[in-house]
Amino acid sequence: MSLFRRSALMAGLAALVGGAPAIAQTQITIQHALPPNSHTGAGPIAFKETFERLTNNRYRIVVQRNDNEREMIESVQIGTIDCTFTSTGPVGNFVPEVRIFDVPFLFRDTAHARGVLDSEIGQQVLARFNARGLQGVIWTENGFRHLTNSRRDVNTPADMRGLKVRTMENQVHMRAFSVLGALPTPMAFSELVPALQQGTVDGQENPISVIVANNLNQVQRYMTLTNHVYSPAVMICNPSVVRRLPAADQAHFMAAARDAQTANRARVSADDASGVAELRRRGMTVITEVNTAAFQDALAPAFAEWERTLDAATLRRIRDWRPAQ
Ligand code: EAX
Repeated sequence: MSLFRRSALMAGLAALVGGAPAIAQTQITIQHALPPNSHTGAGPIAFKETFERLTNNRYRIVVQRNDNEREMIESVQIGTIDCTFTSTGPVGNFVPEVRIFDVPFLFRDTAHARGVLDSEIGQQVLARFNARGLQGVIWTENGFRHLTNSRRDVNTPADMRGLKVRTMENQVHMRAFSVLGALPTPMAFSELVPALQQGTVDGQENPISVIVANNLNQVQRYMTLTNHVYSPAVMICNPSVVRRLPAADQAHFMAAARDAQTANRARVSADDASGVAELRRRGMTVITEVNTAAFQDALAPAFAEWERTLDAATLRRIRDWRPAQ
């Protein structure tokens, strides 16, 4: 609140000195990973634009970058920052129910993933955040993830044997990579580029938008469009942030969150459409024809485990989901 007091004080001084109106602005700080000009930056930037406009600048949204998503969630929980837009990478360690959306090959395509997240199924999982001292505001996305590495073309699961692959700090993903025969090495995104440069890991997996925005082509030569898992993202706030807003501003808050979702998804779609050509232009070898069934078959033991350890009924509801006619 010291920042709040300072801006109110400065506005007061400005009023005394220059006659400007003393507007007491409340500051809301939002952190996200990746550069501002990325699908991840697009969400908070759209949120700021809409919320400040709808509230006539009674609030000031401060957007900051932090490539350690676990740290951002912890900061939101403690209240040292107000909100974060994060991939679900580390979120399951805080809200275990979220892990269900991290299962490989669960979503057929983007429309399926967005549809489920916007449905009652997605709302029910957002409602679980509160028990963990967090507020799940809205689902955004990171996109379908693909494998890159510095060693060889990966055409089949057998080609992954022994590859050291950085994963997010995500139990479901780590299990998938070890069942596929790779050596999963979890770490924060902020550690990824040095780990690739130093050869601590051979490969990593991320959506096209992340690979393009972070120039991972500079440290990775080979890419395979594995589409092995959809990577959701989510806007999370400290519960007090929304609770202390007057009802009208809460409605503006949600309208801004929906604009953030729209901006983020539009950017992912655009990056997916242009990204392969761009990464080839930057010198990557990109394998686009992938025998998806071979990867799914290789994951059979992990699928059997998740049927037991995750909520099997919800997994079935997700798989059975169809768009409304
Ligand atoms: O949220 O950690 C990751 O690989 C994430 O996909 C990335 O930071 C974007």
